[in-house]
Amino acid sequence: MNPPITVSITGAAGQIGYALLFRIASGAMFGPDQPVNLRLIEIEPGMKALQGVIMELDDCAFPLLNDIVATSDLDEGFKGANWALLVGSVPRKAGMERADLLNINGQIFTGQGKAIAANAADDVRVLVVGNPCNTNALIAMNNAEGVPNDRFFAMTRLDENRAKSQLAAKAGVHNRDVSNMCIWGNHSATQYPDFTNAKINGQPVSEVITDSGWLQGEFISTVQQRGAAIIAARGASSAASAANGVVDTVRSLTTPTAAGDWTSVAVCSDGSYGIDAGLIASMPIRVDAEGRWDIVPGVELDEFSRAKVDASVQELRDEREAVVSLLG
Ligand code: NAX
Repeated sequence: MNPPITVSITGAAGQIGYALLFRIASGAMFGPDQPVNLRLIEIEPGMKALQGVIMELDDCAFPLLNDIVATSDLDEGFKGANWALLVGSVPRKAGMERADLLNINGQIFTGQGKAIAANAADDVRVLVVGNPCNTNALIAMNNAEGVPNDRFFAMTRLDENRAKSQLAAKAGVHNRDVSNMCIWGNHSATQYPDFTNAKINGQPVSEVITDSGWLQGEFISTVQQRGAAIIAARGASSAASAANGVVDTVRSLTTPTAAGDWTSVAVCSDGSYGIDAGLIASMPIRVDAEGRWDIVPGVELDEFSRAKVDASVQELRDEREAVVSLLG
């Protein structure tokens, strides 16, 4: 057995937390030989529900679950964290402008970035799920002095999985037959699920699905609006699939990517693909055998794709502008 790794999770008593903690504790995220310590972070009003979740974790008697800490104190919560999964955030309420939402959450992610820098392990990696996740990650990154920018990620894997599943259903294949699916830009309704570079059984998608009107129209809007469709059907936002996206993201960042393939995650741009350096934007990412990630170079963006990517990047610029005072 390996020594335990420490995973800090904010919003641990929320919907996604409820679907996520059990999968981490069961070994789905780090494998069957990797014990985990969970440091569960909630705001005071969430602490009672969190105790209930911990009772259920106890009742699972997970062999890999080494230790659990529940706290509202950020220093205690991020102590020794190898992974910080920032799930908790304040949801948009009626009458709230997007700028208000950015600012309220901005305060949260400022404090969390500082606490991660002060308390986490040297190898900490941070995945932001709480929305607006790209800009929340940008704020955390800019407030985590001493933690390299390449340790910060925001989640677009749920969108990638949704896109793969839609393409597979249309083509009548299994979703494991779909590869090279990249979500570009912001995790929002402007995100661009890039079907032009995706493949089905190694063939360009456009050769398998010849209905270009569907690809350029319904496919994109279905992926962009899937979160709203789930709310309409379930009466609550995606939780199990979002938790699965978190598990998939961390696994993809900790295991080598299949040759020639890539995965979607928002990272700090180095200026590739005309995306302003320093923005947290979703791009095609691959991981090598040593566990290092880089942005896959040389992915062709045709005119249609370029316009879609540019629109989403413009939204990220606007979000950054709205929180510029929080960027240190
Ligand atoms: P819930 O409202 O069920 O849970 C959020 C939890 O966070 C609550 O228990 C709350 O007490 C806690 N919380 C709030 N502020 C906190 C703080 N400062 N520190 C610690 N905990 C805090 O939301 P849930 O459905 O779990 O969703 C969580 C976040 O994920 C939301 O922002 C949501 O928009 C976002 N999502 C992101 C997705 C993505 O792909 N990036 C997809 C799913 C989801 O919509």
